[in-house]
Amino acid sequence: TAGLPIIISTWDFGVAANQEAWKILSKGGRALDAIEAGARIPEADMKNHTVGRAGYPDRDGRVTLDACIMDEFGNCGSVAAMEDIAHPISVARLVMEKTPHVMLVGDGATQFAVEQGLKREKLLTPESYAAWKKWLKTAKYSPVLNIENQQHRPGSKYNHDTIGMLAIDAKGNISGGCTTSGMAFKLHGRVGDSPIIGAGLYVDNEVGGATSTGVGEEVIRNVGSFLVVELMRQGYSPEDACKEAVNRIIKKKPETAKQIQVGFLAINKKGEYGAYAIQEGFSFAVCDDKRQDLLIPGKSFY
Ligand code: SD4
Repeated sequence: TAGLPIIISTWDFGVAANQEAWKILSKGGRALDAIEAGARIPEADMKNHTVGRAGYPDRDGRVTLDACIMDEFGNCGSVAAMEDIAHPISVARLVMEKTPHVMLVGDGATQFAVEQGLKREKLLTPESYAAWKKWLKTAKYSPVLNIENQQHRPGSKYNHDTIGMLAIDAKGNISGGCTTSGMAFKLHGRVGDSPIIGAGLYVDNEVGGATSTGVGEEVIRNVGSFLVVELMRQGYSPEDACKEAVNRIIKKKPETAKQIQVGFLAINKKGEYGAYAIQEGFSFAVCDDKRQDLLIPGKSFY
């Protein structure tokens, strides 16, 4: 348990994102603003190949980004498979605030972002291009997504991916955001859980919020983040709710679950938080008035 305001984020790189968000939260700012500002940090990080600008491309060499955002009123916005715009979290917010819609995809999302004044630019970096060329030499598209699992081995330099963020501001209002380049070398057009409200992210200001990371297909199948929030509504602690959601994935597809990583992170209205993952190696970052750089290893089934 922590005091309010508070922000929590997936993976080690959540620490830097939280610190940026904290600049807003600590001054009494709105959770939604903190989420957007925080998520833009890994999106801009050139060393981060799983979120934003330097994200690994799909198997056709195209960088396609997914993100969503949700506020305390149940407003939400999302972009999926969007190319050529470096900050999908901001486009998701613009979809939420400037359109009657929730979700824009592909060219339509890019077109909308440009109309809103965002810069159209090529996102594929030399490092990402080189990684894609290397992958092409042996490219076998496997729906088991072993690449992803390797990214989660403890100590691996790829031990981080999608950033999911949940914040409660000083007024007690909850918002969340999620942004990713998705599975490295995915099929062109593939969309994961991250931009899908209820799967990669869900916020209910009466109850709490949840977000997910890992193999999105299994999260979508179980409407994971909505499930976590509904379990908290029924009285589960954040950690127990995340554990039950992971358990559903394992129960439904036990053989698949052995091969993949999925992690959930949740916070309830009181500011209590928790996380659970299928595999070892998951971590999350917490920031409140006591600690701005706390990193906690996630618990796992295996
Ligand atoms: C997805 N959940 O696209 C995202 C990416 C991720 O580990 O978190 N990968 O499925």
